[in-house]
Amino acid sequence: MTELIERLKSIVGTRGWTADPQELGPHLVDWRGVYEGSTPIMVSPASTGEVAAVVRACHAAGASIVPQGGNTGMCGGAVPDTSGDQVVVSLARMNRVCNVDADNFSIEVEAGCTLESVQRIARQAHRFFPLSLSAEGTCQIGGNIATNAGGINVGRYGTARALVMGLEVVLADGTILDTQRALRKDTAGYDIKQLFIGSEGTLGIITAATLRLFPEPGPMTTALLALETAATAVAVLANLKTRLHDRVESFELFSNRVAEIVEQHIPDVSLPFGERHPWYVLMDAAIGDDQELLNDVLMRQVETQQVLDVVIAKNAGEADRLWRLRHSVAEAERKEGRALKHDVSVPLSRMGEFLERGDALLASLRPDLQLIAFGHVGDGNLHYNVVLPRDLPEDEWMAEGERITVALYDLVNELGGSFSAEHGVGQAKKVYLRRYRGGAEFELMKLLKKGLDPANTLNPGKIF
Ligand code: FAD
Ligand code: 2HG
Ligand code: ZN
Repeated sequence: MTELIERLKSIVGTRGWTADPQELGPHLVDWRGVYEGSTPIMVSPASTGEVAAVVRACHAAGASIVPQGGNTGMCGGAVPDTSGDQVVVSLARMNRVCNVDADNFSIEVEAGCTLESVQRIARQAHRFFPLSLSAEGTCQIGGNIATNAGGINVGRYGTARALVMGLEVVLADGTILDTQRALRKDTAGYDIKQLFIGSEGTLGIITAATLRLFPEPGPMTTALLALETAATAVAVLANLKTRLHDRVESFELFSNRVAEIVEQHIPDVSLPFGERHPWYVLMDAAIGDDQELLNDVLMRQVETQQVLDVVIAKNAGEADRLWRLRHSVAEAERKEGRALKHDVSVPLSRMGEFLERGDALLASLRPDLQLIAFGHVGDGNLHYNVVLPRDLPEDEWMAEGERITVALYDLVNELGGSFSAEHGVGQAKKVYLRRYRGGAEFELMKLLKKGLDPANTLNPGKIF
């Protein structure tokens, strides 16, 4: 190991590594504070050549590598294990924008660019990069692609996968794979880049990406709707999509309990309604100056009592305040304390059934559970998080957590859904991958891992 460490230091130079415990601290524990590991060294290469040299050195020494982006992942995928032998490779210094091709509606960036910076550079070229999520100031585009991130604009633009045109990836033996083609159509053989999207650093290190851009959607109208039941949200969305000619950009559901937690833990956020309601939807519509149309559709829904109340933001400041509430949910929930995270999806047509049966299931499992439900209901994806009584002893907490999670995932599976809609598998959900994606699908995943990383040095212990 000592020899490898000296070799790594010489590859990345003095500014490209740290072994200082204080500097390493935040890189060794995940955002939720659930997984903590250790490492002899974290290297931060400044170029693809340096990443390849680092990987070659580790490969030759048989040492494992943990790629790390912004370390905002929810499943412990970006932190090393406790062996003290895994080398952390941070992409943070690879944050250059290589090319913005406004005519081709594409942008080429290094993997360590934050998501927010990619959005900003696109805006400066009068283009729009639609991937958006609450951690966008910190997470990196490489991490977004490695987790196939979703966020708040998926219904209209798709997940990270739909936005990738090309990738540059360093493979397990240090080979540089270049699929950086800015093409919308390309049927030349297998689409190899797809393998690395959502592979959570287990098949290669993404060093650069070519991404799709869109025309700017124009002025946005933000509205907060109050609803009696969560299931109503699906019907309201279908109506809005039809009446607004598919110009609904985002459609986020959260319960009154979620709003209470945010109001309790985050300063200066509150609901704008005079009275409380069971559920809320925060939405953006790209309707330009046609605001009357939205008013009309929403008022009709209030008249028919599908929607209980509506607040439409009068200006950008009001819209920002409403979105601050939604974007603070994960942070507020973290402050509230430990929760069972269930990032699930079902077909939209079965969302109502899921909500009804999910609630009944939780009540039958334990009457003292607290549900924290919110998320991207328009994509069929909810964060159906559950809080157990705080005074449970640790072993009971773990056993009950497992019982509740499995019962819930069984329901999701029965409805044709997924136990991991947008956060990936990492360390947290490995057992469920085997359970719900067993058989040919799981065997093929293992075959791909074996083929691309036969020595199992790329992020071992994650996904499998
Ligand atoms: P990291 O956490 O650093 O890494 C995640 C995984 O990708 C790890 O397995 C790591 O090894 C691998 N990886 C990272 N970079 C690379 C690379 N360059 N090459 C190969 N592998 C790599 N996710 C959503 O999908 N939708 C949301 O709405 C959403 N909201 C969030 C809100 C908050 C407040 C937080 C904290 C997280 C949220 N997430 C969300 C989860 C997380 O932000 C995303 O998964 C994000 O895409 C992770 O990016 P990152 O750079 O932080 O990756
Ligand atoms: C979000 O949508 C994120 O805010 C986080 O995906 C979800 O904290 C969560 O459970
Ligand atoms: Zn989410």
